[in-house]
Amino acid sequence: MITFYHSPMTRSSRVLALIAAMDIFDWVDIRDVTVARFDGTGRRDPSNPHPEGKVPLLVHDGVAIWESAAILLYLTDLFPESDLGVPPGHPQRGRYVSWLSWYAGVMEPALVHDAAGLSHPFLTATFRGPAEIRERLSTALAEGPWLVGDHYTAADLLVSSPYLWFQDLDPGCERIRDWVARCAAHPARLTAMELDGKALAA
Ligand SMILES: N[C@@H](CCC(=O)N[C@@H](CS)C(=O)NCC(=O)O)C(=O)O
Repeated sequence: MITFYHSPMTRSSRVLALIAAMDIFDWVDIRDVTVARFDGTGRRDPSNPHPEGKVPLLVHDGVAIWESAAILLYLTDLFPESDLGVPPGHPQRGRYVSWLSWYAGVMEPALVHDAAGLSHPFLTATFRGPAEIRERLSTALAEGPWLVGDHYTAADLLVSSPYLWFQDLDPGCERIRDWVARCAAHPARLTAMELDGKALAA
């Protein structure tokens, strides 16, 4: 039994998009919960078992999996036939888990620091900044249209997400802009947005 705690139009929408891309709706019980949002709306939902009251959260047979990158990795490992991940033993596995971890440990912190106007040698030394992120992505995408191998994976879904969420976040070059456009056009993202739109309207 897999339960996914979700709140529309939040970071958990990325997990919803993965569930759509993998077409595993029959396997996952999706529970919409409220969260305290940055704009002051919403509130912590007592029915959400996330220890910090956040989304996304996955619970599989009683065991909680939290953090977007961990959840994407977990689901793509659990449903390898969906081909949205890279299984252990595959030559590209290391690249796949590295992009997911790089997103969580480097890219998102660096972008949040930048958006908050924070600058400090400790932060720069540890996470670098938007220019280095652009350079890293541009170099990776020079090798092919997707971050890992020859097709869209959960790594593309996660790493492209800030550019899809913050429309004014500049990808910096055509190569990244084109990749973001390819990720934006993925049918699963459009499905997730439609589901989220309906949930918010209800
Ligand atoms: N690093 C976490 C961040 C999760 C997160 O901050 N989610 C926000 C929604 S976008 C949330 O649940 N906020 C509610 C709160 O801070 O109480 C992840 O990617 O899973």
